[in-house]
Parts: sequence; structure tokens; C-alpha cells
Amino acid sequence: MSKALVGILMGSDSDLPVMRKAAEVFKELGVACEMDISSAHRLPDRTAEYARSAWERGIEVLICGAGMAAHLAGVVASHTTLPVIGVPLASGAIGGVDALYSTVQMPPGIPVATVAVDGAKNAAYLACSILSIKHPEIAEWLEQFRQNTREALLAKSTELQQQLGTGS
Ligand code: RP5
Repeated sequence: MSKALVGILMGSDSDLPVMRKAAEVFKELGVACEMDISSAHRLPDRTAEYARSAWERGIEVLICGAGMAAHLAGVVASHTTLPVIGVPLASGAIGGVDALYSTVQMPPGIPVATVAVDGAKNAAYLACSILSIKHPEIAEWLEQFRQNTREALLAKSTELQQQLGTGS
């Protein structure tokens, strides 16, 4: 896939180390994504334009990460009907609780699907689930990923039982 299906937006370059983890999931899957920095507070007009133009640019899901008084995901959601996933980030003095509340407490009608604080990876997996409705190859990848996760955990369980001498 060469045309970006997912837009990853973050409020500051200081958010990059966490938000990059979402891009890594898409890279592994071969889903093209775009990534940019824009702020609900420092670049409000540009942020609105980014959200308004996303649909016509072919974007199907948006992921927005921001810390502190994190209004990025909510503002983006207010300018598009595309699904918006919010990633509250743990920057600032109160460790991300501020960003969590700012992102998750949206008024009825303008939802943001909020993942855990610093949950960029889960934002990407949730985006894949949304994309899988239309893209069967992504559904297959997700199924394979979960199968791999099951097998890896079972292998670790077997290894632990062997170390403890309780394995069969
Ligand atoms: C938010 O403020 C950003 O998303 C970032 O998490 C936080 C701090 O930004 P910087 O001061 O590091 O640019 O808008």
C-alpha cells in the first residue's frame, strides 16, 4: 500500500519517541501512514485544515497524540467525521492524567476513541481493526498477529514450567 490510510498527528516533536511506536506497527504490516506535528493550541488553523482535508487525501483513520492539556484529538475530531483515536501522553508535572482526562472526556456527538496513557501501539492496533472492515488483508494480518502472540505466551509458559520442574 503506497497511499497513506492512517494519519498520525502529535502536538510536539517531544511526542515523537512514543508516537513513533504506532508508525512501527504500520510499517510491520505494510500499511502506509503519514506522520506530522501540529498543535491544537500553537497551530490551531493548521490543525483544523489537516483534519478537514484528511478524508479527501484518502486517510481512513486518524491517531492523535498529545500531552498536558491535550486537546489535539478532540479538535481534530471536531473537524472530521473520520474515526479519531486519541493517545494521551505522559508529559508534564502530573504524569499524563491531565492528558487522559482532556482526551477521553469528549462531549456527546464528537467522540475520541481514547487508548491508555502512552498507548501508541494499541492506537495502531485499534486503527488496524477499524481498517480491517474494508481491507481483508489487514484482518488476516491481525489474526496472524494474535496467533503469534498466543504461541509466544504458551512457549513462555512451557519454559517457566520446565525451569520450575513442573512441566509435563
Ligand atoms: C503538548 O504539550 C504536546 O503534545 C506535548 O506533549 C506537550 C509539551 O510540548 P513541548 O513543550 O515539549 O513542545 O501540546
